[in-house]
Amino acid sequence: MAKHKIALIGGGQIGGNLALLAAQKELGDVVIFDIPKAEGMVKGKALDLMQLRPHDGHDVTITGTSDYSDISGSDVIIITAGIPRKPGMDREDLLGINLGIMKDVASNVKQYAPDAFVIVISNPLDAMVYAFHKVSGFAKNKVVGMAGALDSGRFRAFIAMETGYSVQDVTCMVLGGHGDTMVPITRLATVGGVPVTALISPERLKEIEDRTRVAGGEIVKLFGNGSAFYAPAQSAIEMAESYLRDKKRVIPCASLCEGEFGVDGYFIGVPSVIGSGGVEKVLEFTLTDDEQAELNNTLDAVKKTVGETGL
Ligand code: A3D
Repeated sequence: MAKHKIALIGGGQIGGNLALLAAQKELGDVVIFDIPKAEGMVKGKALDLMQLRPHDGHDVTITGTSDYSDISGSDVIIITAGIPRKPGMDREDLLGINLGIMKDVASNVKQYAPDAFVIVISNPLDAMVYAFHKVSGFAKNKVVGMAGALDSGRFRAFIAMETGYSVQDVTCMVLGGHGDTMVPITRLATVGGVPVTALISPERLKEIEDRTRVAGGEIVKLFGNGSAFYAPAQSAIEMAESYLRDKKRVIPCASLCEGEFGVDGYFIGVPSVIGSGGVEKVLEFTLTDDEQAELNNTLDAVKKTVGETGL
């Protein structure tokens, strides 16, 4: 079978870790694209990763480039191009700069990799994935935003830390936009099938939900410059792997809703089936009145940011 090809648009903190994880999982050959100013940096990262291969024996090729034609024929594109947050900034503060970058990226991806499955990570996520979709004209199943996977992973991590039980057995989902209005569905969170509500007091659960909502900001404050990159990279790689290996994993992702959960025409975090058809399906279920009210609230926040793109 021919090797898959994965192109990373943006080779910074997340991009470098995406390259490492994609190579270690042997998902395919990896091309790291960045702007000419950063060409040496991505070529250097690629060469370093080529020299890591002998240690765990993954037979894939990693290259760095600032020439868009090198992404031709990519099966998966993962976009982190843009600037990350600094302390005191919220994700929306990035809109002006990152929107211009996303428009440029979308037209080049359309030209050079029109058949790729595209995972957007750049912030503000819900607006950036919307912008990519609008500018590229890609089919809705071929464009998705990575956020819910990370936000749910953070919720899982905090529940595992609280209970001391294996993170492997914690399942939960966070829906909605990738901002402070995101909606952890605590009612459905379990540890090995046991509802978390039977294991953790309501007061502590509320604190864990609140920490999940601002988990990205907690890391931004600690770094002082830049935002999280290990867990965001791993979350996107899970999505890419599910597509390339047709695993049909059910992952909360920013998918284009057309009526699901009462959302129409916006990308928002919903449980999505990812297989060889891309986003094959959104799995809808009945929310409680409170959960639906929270989802409506997060939708308002997404609509506001998307409105600011003027697209
Ligand atoms: P960083 O390390 O700065 O990497 C961004 C890279 O994009 C840099 O190497 C830039 O040179 C490059 N770049 C800038 N303009 C262009 C362009 N026009 N074309 C191609 N590449 C370009 O940032 P990072 O990797 O830490 O974060 C990347 C993005 O992901 C930021 O917008 C973050 O806010 C966002 N992010 C999202 C999440 C989500 O969960 C959605 C989590 C963490 C970070």
